[in-house]
Amino acid sequence: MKCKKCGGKASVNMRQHRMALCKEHFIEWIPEQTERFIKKYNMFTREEKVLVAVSGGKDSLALWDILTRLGYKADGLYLGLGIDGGVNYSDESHRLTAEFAEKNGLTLHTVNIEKEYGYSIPVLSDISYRGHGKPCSVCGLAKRHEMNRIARDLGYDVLATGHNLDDEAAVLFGNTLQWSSDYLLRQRPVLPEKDGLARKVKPLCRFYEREMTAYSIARGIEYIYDECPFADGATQVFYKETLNQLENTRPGIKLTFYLRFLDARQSGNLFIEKDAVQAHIHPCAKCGQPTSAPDLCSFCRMIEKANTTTG
Ligand code: Q46
Ligand code: ZN
Ligand code: ZN
Repeated sequence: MKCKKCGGKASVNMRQHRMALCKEHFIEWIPEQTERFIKKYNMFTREEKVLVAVSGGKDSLALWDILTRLGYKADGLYLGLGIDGGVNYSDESHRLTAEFAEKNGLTLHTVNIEKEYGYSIPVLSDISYRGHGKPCSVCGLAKRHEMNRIARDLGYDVLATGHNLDDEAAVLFGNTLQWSSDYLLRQRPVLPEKDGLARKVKPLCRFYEREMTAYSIARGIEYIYDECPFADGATQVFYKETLNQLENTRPGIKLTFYLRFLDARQSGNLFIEKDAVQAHIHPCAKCGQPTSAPDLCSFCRMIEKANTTTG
């Protein structure tokens, strides 16, 4: 297979674009495309301050690398979740993230949930009513809360996450199967700032996961190969596998599924009426973040409950 740009030996074949590229052209093509998506979806400008949520995985480190190469002002935020799982997942992912930042002369903010609130994610999950033995729901809530808090406190305009097409297509697939209109309406590459919450963007949402792996390897980015030990068996993994089976027989189906959804959403053809009654949003009495709950936001309520349980 030959590189479409130079005719040399191709190293990445993108069947969905009927295009193969050599390593050099591939690592140029990825930032060019990212720039195109940033502009197309009005994600942010070069004047704005971007906070990239970095986990030590390939996608978030690749995103940080790409934005830096493109000349954006992008700092990193690493959230220490206190997840061990036998591989010291959190320690290792923090080490790789910090190394990446140092090597590239970038600013990294690190927030350790246990130091900040007294509980690691697995402990919080055990003592709270959420999660049913799986910490992902507690973890997601804590991550969203902390990302918003740090972005607000440190004055960032926008929060960027490394979600790729496989992530987005799997979420879309799940929400479609359940016909979760609320979630479908909220799924987009850019969530505008609202009620004091920072704008959220996903600049990698049109890249396949395998492309992000290829990019990270080609750029020599050292990332954590192990998944979080709790990711195993998650429904999202099952949806990803199902979509991969479809993709094998119909190359490009994943991308088409996601892009057609965005088109339909854009042109108002989703057949979902927005709920006329918007929930009443007000600031949480403790942390000040917007919430529709009566007094405290879900995160602060969870911490209070943990404090009373552990006495
Ligand atoms: S980090 Fe947290 Fe994920 Fe691990 S506990 Fe679940 S949500 S799987 S992206
Ligand atoms: Zn080439
Ligand atoms: Zn709160």
